[in-house]
Amino acid sequence: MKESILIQELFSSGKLQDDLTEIVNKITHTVRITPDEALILYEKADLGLLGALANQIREAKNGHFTYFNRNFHIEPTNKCVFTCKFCSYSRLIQQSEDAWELSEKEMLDIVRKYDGIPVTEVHIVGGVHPKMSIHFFANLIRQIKELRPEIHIKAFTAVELEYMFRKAKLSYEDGLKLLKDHGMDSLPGGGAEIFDEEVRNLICKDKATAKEWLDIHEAAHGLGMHSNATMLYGHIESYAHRIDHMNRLRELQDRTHGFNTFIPLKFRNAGNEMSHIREVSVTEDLRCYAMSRIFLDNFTHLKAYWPMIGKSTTQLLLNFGVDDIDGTIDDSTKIYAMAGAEDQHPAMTTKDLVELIKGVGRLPVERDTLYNIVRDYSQVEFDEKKSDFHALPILGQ
Ligand code: V47
Ligand code: SF4
Repeated sequence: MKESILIQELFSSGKLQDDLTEIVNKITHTVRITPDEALILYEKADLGLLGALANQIREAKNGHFTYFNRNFHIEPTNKCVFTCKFCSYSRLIQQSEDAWELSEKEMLDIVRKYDGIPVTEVHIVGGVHPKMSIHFFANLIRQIKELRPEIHIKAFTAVELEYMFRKAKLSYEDGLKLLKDHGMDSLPGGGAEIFDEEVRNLICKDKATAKEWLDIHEAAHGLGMHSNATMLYGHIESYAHRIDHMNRLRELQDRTHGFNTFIPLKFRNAGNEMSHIREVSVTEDLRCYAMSRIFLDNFTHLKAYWPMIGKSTTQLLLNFGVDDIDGTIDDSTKIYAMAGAEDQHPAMTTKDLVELIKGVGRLPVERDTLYNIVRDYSQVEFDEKKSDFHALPILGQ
């Protein structure tokens, strides 16, 4: 890997602390660092060094490409049997205020709204509702595929899956196979939170354990399905807990190579039982993403989920290891933007995403869920009159 000027200067000036020199050397020579070394780096390296290392890895793996996809979300319900303390979204099953529960027809109507719109993925995730069984969801998925045979269905966190398999008395393999046979293509990364058992017990004690989360993803990979992985950071966990979390993912990825991308999720403190915890600074966000990029050497992609972390931080993160900024609900969501309700319905058009990426000198590329390139936007510009992109003129022609 080509060393950045900053790293070359650090080496030649002798300013790098002794215990960091060997670790930095390993990273720049693409030698895997151990969890202990990662912790030393995390605790001692400054933001500039972490950023330079992460950016080198990002560019070695993905060049200047920055990926996004066109997707839409279906959230079947926000009623949930679990009581995660950080969750601002769920409502107890009995509670009616602010709670929703979509019928099969309502969910299929959401899919129909996208008729003729070139979305490539539907992301289905929600609370864990005892009435919504594996058979209900299998049926739903089958009908979505009938309406949109080409769409990729990324559905259900391992937490939702563990609950529905347990209720149906199905093994992970059998449950996943049933959903796969009905058209489910991959798993999103939610529900991972922090794997450390002590922390997990304090923030989300009643849902799938770390082992269950990892076993379900391993079983999915075994059936040829890909998945994502997340980490909820910036609450009561320490750097050591983050490294431990990523180490468990790195070990699983070594065995299966089934993860598409890693998504650190910044803990937001509004409207939940952990509101007394202050959110971490943007500097800590940059350090966390950079460390993820450095440690997870067997993950090709690192995603910043912009509705959660914000657009400006997302732009900064494109220099701290991130090569993917998730999706857009695309132009169909203009209606929300026009109503001035972007906070409640976060949406960016393709044009917004392309501008966000080009704004920091990276190359926007639309991908599908499995990172096949759908369209390269690096050589196009937006034509306001036609409301569409057109190819940039090639100089000299
Ligand atoms: O598991 C819940 C997190 C996750 C809060 O796979 C919170 O492509 C911050 O996993 N502050 C669900 N985070 C979302 C998720 C996801 C999102 C986008 C893309 C993908 C993907 C996956 O949201 C939960 C939890 O970790 N979460 N509450 C909160 N207060
Ligand atoms: Fe919220 Fe998901 Fe926990 Fe339910 S399982 S409380 S929806 S984070």
